[in-house]
Amino acid sequence: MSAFTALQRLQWSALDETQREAALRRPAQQTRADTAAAVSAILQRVRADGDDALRELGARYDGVALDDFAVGEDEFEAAQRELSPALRAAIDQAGRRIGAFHAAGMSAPYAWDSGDGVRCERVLRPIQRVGLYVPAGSAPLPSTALMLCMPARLAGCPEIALCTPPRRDGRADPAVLYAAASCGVRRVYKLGGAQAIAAMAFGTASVGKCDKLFGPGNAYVTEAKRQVALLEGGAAIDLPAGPSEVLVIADAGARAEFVAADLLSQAEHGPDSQVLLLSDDAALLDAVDACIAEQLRQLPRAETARAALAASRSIRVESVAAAMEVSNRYAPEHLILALRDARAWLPQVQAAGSVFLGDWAPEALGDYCSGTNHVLPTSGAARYAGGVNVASFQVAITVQEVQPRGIAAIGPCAVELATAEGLDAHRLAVALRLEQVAA
Ligand code: HSO
Ligand code: ZN
Repeated sequence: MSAFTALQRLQWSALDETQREAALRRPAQQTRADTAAAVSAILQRVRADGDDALRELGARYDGVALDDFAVGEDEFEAAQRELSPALRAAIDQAGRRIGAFHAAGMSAPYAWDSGDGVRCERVLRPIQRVGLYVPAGSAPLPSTALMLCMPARLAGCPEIALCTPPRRDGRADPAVLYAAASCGVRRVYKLGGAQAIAAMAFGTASVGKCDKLFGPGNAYVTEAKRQVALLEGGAAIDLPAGPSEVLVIADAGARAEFVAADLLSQAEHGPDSQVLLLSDDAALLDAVDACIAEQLRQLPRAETARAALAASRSIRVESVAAAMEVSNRYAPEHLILALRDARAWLPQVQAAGSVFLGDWAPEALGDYCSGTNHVLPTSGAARYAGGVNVASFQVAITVQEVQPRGIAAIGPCAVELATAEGLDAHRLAVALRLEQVAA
């Protein structure tokens, strides 16, 4: 691939509506029809043949045929021994902060007397059986294990299964295992791709059926999640996950080398990652281009980053306010506000998965260890959904308790509405009780 010179530069005010839409378009996804057909075949195989299908698909796609997918105690212990003390400490430390932040944001049950003798409540229960997917495609991601295991544990889910692809030697990534175990998750299966999703959605002899599936993955994993979620009685899923993305709004005072590094840390995730840079200062855009070229020379994943940068853009805007409008329209997974008064702009943010304020909050901190979750809405889903959190692992159940004086007070309201809807059994269920109370 040719050397990087500059991001494609656009001037927002010069674009018409069609051009603006094109400027904010996500890179085209893999041909959906083939992916969907291949995934549907895999789901059917696993559903019909269970573990046998998993073995065969594992041999084909992960290059390793395993008799037993479950990670045993000895493998957990080996993982613990193999990791450097420094990495273990970093995983522990990140886990503590992620746990503390997520615990602080848990919703509490509540009760409210909506009338005299009418108590309404909402209680929370953990989803009983959850399935977590931790990818290892381009790199094993122990941080993702923390981001999924920690809130699942805080929610109190009694059965937590985690699937992660095996390495060629048949073992799971030790850092992923250590991260899972540090959260108390020990039911780990060495399964990857669409077959892992199928195993958790349908259950096999060795993998228990799950109620809800979580976690990022490649196009096959994402498509498998989408398909199982559509099946009657199928598992629910967390988010429609797509390729990772970041939008940076930088002003003239931003540090070009920081901005470049932030853009590259997103770009190195995959060739289909997208990065957008918005600024009202042309000199800053030039400086960032130069820094990207410079930093790319030292990056081991430069090829991947270059591919992502080819589909990325820098956009010159008239003002920070205009940049905020563009950002809300794009609804980025990550939004970095490299602005002098970043905090003051936060109220303008309407749609973003996670926001990073100022020069000292790189996305990489949120990816690993500040405490926020990195499983976030992509592909514009931030318009209507937030990232994974403890509530994603819970169901809220409402409760009502009514005294005779309660139904006496609010029953006539129900009778009136039931009559209007022509639902006479409904009317009767209330009217009968009203008669008894009055007697
Ligand atoms: N930026 C990725 C998460 C990640 N980064 C994991 C490093 N490791 C998607 O939000
Ligand atoms: Zn990242």
